[in-house]
Amino acid sequence: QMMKFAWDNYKQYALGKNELRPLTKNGHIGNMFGGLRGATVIDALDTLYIMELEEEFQEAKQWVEKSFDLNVNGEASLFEVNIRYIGGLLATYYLTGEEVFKSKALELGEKLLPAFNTPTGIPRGVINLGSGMSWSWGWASAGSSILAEFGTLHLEFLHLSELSGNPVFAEKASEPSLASVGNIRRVLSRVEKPQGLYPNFLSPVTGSWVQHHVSIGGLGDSFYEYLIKSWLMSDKKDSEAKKMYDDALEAIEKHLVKKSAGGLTYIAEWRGGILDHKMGHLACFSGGMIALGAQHSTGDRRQRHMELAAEITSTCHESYTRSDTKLGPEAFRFDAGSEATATRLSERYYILRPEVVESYMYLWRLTHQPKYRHWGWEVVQALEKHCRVEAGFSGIRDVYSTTPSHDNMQQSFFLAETLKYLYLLFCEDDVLSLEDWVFNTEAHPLPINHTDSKA
Ligand code: DMJ
Repeated sequence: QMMKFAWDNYKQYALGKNELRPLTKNGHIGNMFGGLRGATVIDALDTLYIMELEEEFQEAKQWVEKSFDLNVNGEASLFEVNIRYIGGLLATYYLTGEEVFKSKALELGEKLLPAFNTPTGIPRGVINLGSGMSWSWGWASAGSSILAEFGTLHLEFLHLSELSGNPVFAEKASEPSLASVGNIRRVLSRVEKPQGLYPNFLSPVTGSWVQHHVSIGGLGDSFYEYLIKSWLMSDKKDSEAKKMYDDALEAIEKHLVKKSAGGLTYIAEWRGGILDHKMGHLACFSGGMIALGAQHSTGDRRQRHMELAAEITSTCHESYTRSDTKLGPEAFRFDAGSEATATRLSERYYILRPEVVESYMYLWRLTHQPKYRHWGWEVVQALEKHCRVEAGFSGIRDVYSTTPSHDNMQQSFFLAETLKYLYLLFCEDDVLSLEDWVFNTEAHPLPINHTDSKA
């Protein structure tokens, strides 16, 4: 019902725009997708499909067939186009077998390749989908590329090569190519890592780190996620990815995992050796990731990682229960007497993000402890109470205030991720089984390569 409500309102007021503005009942285009439209359509497709919202799925499919235009000009985020559009199209193709989704994914994939034309092959963050010109984000230190952006292409690009028969996206050992995720992996595995950690900013010109800021939340997050999921998606053959994940997690455990005075486990950020005792909402995906990875460890390590995953997820739950709305802030801190609460006005908002329910879904599937479903239900109730408005769902500006101040934005990832993970939390485990699918970082399911030994 929540999905139907979110979709129906988007369709009524914003179809063809990127996102719905549910208070003003109009559409939002934004500047992340380079002239592409319909981000919510593409992000919603697979969720509508798995929820068996047949009619709504057909509406979305028709829009893709008739109105989804790839001949656009404008500044696009390579990362966002990849995770939302390519991920959404690939997942829908794999679920339905309908060619239109595959051909659009491949066509769009080709348009992203010029971003890799740099001295190291590390792509720049922004690309004009018409001209192919690319550049770095103005806010990124000294023209650098962002770890979570160029490190979050691997899953989709492997499928693009698989489906097109063109090795350029993935690269095969016999055909080394700079424009490939294989090359990104090579650069990253060779570069020296301070204390074994991966900083968030890398120069695409020199291949060296530009600034020593490390975070498992924003700017770093999905790079780690794609290492363990690359290994899983390859049917456990991509041992390089597994080793990089294991080594990175070991460094994170050693240098960033902390316990607060009140006994809450959290993952701090690191700035050139100095810890910032803050966790972003984005970092809350890590409970699910660590639990998923732990399934494939043995003995003490498995137990330690399952405990760590459960503790982090519990801390993220605390960030929700300690607010008046029972929704969590954008960032919470463990300093100056605060424990899992936002201390800055600018960090009190909640924009319908999925990471906390994402971890509940993984922890439920991997432990079947009922508390994860209870916690998920608390989120459903809070969303209904504080985020549902007349024409859709909206983010809120302050999770500590029950007087609503809505931000007038129904993010496309709310339909792609938050509602999908909540649904999966209450389904049988064989709906998109973790044995057969990995979720890209926008919750679009990609099949595990059970039979193919090429990956
Ligand atoms: C999503 O687009 C993806 O989950 C991404 O990895 C991080 N940010 C948003 C959701 O919060």
